[in-house]
Amino acid sequence: MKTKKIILLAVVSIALMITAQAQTSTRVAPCGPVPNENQLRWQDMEMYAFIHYSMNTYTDEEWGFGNEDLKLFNPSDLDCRQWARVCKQAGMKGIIFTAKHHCGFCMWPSAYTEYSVKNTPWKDGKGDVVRELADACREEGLEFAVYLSPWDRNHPEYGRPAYVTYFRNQLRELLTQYGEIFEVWFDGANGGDGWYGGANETRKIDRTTYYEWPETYKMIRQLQPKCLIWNDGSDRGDLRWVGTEAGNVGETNWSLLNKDGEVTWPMLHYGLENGDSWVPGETNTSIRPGWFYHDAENEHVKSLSKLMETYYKSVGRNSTLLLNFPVAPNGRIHPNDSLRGIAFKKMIDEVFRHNLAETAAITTDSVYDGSAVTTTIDFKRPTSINRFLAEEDIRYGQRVRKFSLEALVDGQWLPLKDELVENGDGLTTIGHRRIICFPTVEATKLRFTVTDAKCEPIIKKLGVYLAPELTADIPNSGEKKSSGLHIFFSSPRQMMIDWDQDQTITSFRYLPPQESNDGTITHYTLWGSTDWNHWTKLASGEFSNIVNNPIWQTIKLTPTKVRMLKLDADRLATGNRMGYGDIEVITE
Ligand code: FUL
Repeated sequence: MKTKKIILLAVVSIALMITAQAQTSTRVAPCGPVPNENQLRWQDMEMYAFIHYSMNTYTDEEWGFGNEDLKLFNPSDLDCRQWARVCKQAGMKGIIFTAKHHCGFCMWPSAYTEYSVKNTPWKDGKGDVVRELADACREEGLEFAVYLSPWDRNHPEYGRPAYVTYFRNQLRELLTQYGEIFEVWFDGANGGDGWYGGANETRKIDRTTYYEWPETYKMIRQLQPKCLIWNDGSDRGDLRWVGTEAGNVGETNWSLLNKDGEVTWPMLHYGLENGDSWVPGETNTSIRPGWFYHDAENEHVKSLSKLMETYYKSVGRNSTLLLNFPVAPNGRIHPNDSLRGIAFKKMIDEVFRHNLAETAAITTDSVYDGSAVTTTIDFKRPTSINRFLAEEDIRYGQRVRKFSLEALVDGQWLPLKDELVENGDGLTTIGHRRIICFPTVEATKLRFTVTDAKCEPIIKKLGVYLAPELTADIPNSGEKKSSGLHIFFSSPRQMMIDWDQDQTITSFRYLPPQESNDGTITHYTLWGSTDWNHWTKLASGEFSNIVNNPIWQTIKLTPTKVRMLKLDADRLATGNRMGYGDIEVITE
């Protein structure tokens, strides 16, 4: 019978650690694909920031069309040092900046386009936001990276070969003029309608071939050998998207994918157990609902408990967390976001300050004949605990498939489950770090058993903690919500809203269905009436990025007196019947 053993590298017992390290250096062979040096360094960063700042900041949009007026860009108080300081204090190890978003506006004075900071009133066209931020990051000891949108709604040649050359020229500027770049981010939104130099049309591309990624990758490797490539397109980069912008990866999360072939949603979200390449997941989400700054979202900055949940569901699930801080029109991160970000870091430090395993006695079946191997952590007296942490030494591959946790409470072994998963106990993969949250128990011992692994498990660290109750959560409030809404559907694609009296409305807000994209409205027309007969068109347009980021969408209106509203779903993401998670109408 094959024997399995657990190798416990660096728990608490020095003797154990030395033995295990000696063992690993002489005997441990990798198990399946393993990370390269760049991926290992990146994984240890754990948290880094996104900064979304562009023309959209001045038009109050999420996606610009590509024809926004250059005069709009004139921040009064742009301060990249403030961004870097905030991010650092929020525990971020680096910043990825939107050097160019889908609107095509360049935040650096690119030699290849006129649509950049060089033709704006800001600093009389002499400014360079990429430079200021790269310098600020270095001063704060943060790493720096760039987001360069492949989709460019401004460029006349988008969709044709000439644009690909333009894109590479821009990338070369960014990779050669701003020092070391730790990651390049190539967003997956590709093609659609846009200004395109005045053509004002829809352009479709074949994302599997159009950008000729292999050539571009070669250039990146040559210019910046330490840079990681993020791409959710068909050409596998070094890192993968986790299939959602909500801030969570699957509780089972393999850092593997196949080098070739189609990548499906479950592969993004859970990885691929037997994939042939190491492609770990990066969890990206924003600290507020949108990626760009909107005044209307100042009271919707994520709560501390939501951010902690995001941490557990990303860093605590073998992923990294890429947390977005938008910059406000004045050129600074809004205090609501910075305060929350800093509180977030303080809370992480607080939760993980005392590793209760350090003062406990730890024993492991070092050689185990069978399919499981158990480590017992003996606290010697009843001890309140609610968090468990385990780390594999991923240099040797990701090995653990399944484990169990039991607490000895009043002389009885109680099974523990991850309270952040809905189905099953959630105790599956570990990888770089796995954190399990469970309700507080008074345990004398904790038993951690690996019940299924690809090869003998190599556990680098174990931790047991008592997270404090979150009592200081400040609720988001402030918006005046309408009451007494009567909502009904006059057809599968039309929703009616009726009040009993006239209202002066200033915004209409739509939350898409939260369970799936079925029925999500992507394009809408909103009508208002005071008499059921005469309808005035109040607004029409697109809910940008609603499929990937199913958050509240706000349609701002010039204050209008209405008694009833009609919302047409001009296009749905999928399905034939419009749906909604919630509706809000803001009145004067
Ligand atoms: C998405 C983009 O379309 C959003 O605007 C944002 O930049 C986000 C990070 O990626 O796919």
